[in-house]
Amino acid sequence: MPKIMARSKYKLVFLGDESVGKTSIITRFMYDHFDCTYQATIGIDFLSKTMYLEDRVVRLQLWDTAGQERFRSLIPSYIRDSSVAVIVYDITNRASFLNTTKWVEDVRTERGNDVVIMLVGNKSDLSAQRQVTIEEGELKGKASGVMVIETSAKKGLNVKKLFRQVATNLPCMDDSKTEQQLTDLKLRSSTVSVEESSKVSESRCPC
Ligand SMILES: Nc1nc2c(ncn2[C@@H]2O[C@H](COP(=O)(O)OP(=O)(O)OP(=O)(O)O)[C@@H](O)[C@H]2O)c(=O)[nH]1
Ligand SMILES: [Mg+2]
Repeated sequence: MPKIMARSKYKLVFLGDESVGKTSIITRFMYDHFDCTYQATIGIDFLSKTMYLEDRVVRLQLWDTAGQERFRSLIPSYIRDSSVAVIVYDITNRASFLNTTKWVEDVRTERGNDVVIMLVGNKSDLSAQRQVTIEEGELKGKASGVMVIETSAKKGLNVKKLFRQVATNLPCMDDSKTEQQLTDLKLRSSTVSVEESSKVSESRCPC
């Protein structure tokens, strides 16, 4: 089990080869939107999100790294600072899956066991072009001691579940804070349900 220090905000770093869908997963989660055109991340992008779980509130800081080689030197300092590493591969690109071994090693080198690692096989909507089976992903997860999930940023499949699983694996600050957060949560609960029910889970992208 990872030993994570309880914090008021948790940093999540998104890692993986270029074009695997890191930015698309974050965009789906933040805005429920998907863009078919590829715009490579330059350097590092930063976003904040507050998640309202059933029993507590979790504040997340998302660091979206660039997969392109020329930005690699920037990444270790973001790994060093993060409680969570989301390592993404593309299920239609075997090399991106094989390279996750190196990403996991990089995270372990910087953080040891003090980190939650989630291995994400993205683009599950492209099953006809699949180069990595679900079983291979699960085996790698077991061998590396990390959680595994397949997602489709395009269709919105498992994206919320990915963040929920990560958030529920993070420790609460302390019990008194949790009580306060529960009160806040009750006050906000009607707004949350309206927002959630108005969201469209399927992509409307024509591509
Ligand atoms: N079919 C399909 N395409 C996807 C999916 N997720 C991302 N893409 C496409 O894959 C391409 C790359 O997506 P990005 O999210 O920019 O990839 P990235 O990992 O952020 O790439 P870098 O910023 O270069 O590291 C884009 O054309 C996306 O539209 C998915 O779930 N399904
Ligand atoms: Mg990107």
